[in-house]
Amino acid sequence: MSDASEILTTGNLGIFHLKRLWEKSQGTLRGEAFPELVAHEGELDHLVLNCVGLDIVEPYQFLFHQQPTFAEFESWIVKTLGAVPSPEVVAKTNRAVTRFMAGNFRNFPAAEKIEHPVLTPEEMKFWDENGYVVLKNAISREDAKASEQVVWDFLGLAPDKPEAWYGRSQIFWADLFQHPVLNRNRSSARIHKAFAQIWGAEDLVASVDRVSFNPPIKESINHSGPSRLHWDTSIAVPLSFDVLGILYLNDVAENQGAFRCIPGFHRKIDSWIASLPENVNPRDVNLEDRGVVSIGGNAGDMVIWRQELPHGSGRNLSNIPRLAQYITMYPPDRDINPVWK
Ligand SMILES: O=C(O)CCC(=O)C(=O)O
Repeated sequence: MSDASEILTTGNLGIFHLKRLWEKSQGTLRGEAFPELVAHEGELDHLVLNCVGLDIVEPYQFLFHQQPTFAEFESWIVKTLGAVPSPEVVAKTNRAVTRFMAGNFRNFPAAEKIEHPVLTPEEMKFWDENGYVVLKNAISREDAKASEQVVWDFLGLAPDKPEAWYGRSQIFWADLFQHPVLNRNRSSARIHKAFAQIWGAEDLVASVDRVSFNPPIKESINHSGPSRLHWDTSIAVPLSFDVLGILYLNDVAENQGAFRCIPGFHRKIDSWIASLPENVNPRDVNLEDRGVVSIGGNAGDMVIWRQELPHGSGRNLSNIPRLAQYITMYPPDRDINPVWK
């Protein structure tokens, strides 16, 4: 079988596309080529894993390093999640896959009426103008503190032992994806509502992403991760509507490596790109003088931003690390830019 119906082949968990995903990984190790069965199949891989509650890093590490059988892969999923995916999760995932296969991608933001909004009309106006918004108390301070502790524990570090902050093999990011406290943040109703308002749609999938630890700069070594202003998305014009989010797990002052972006850039990115000489790659242009802002916040606040905004982490000039979790939510039928640039 090598047509799109392969995507519908299931194993014990009854989840579409998982078998195909496993097959692709093991075939790739044998040097086989796998042409896409549906357009943007890489996005479908991502979507299925997120729907189930997984990131993409850990499953691929397992698939490529352990070379499991499909049954072993499914068992690993159950073990990693701590439970068999519920019938609701299976149904939601399979619905999303079916829709993706049909190629019915929509333009967003849509115009569904969102009941019980959490962003005020003023905040939505700010969002429209600036392309970012701070969702205050996205999670409670207690939940943020508990999440912060989870990250400290995972890293084996402590707030009162700064000398140990710099011995990590991984700078800035921390590959911590699965934890009940972090999962609870991903299923926060308040966060879901904010994303629903922004997308104009209720049916969203939560990303499963990592966390970060941005320590104060020491001896001019930059541990501040992706601090150069950049885009995570294709900047082929016209850009698709998409959003990202960062949840602060501790109080973050503006000089404490806070998230930075250029407000309003979503309204001019097309004309800005068009104004560049043909031989200039927009990603190579230094945008530091374009009105960058550093966005501080309290533990539990979340910054949500449009992907068109050049953004990056700040260099931490304070003496307290910044700890954060990345969460975004997206409709399974969001439009995908067909060209990567
Ligand atoms: O952590 C931050 O403040 C920014 C992260 C970032 O630039 C990214 O995820 O692309």
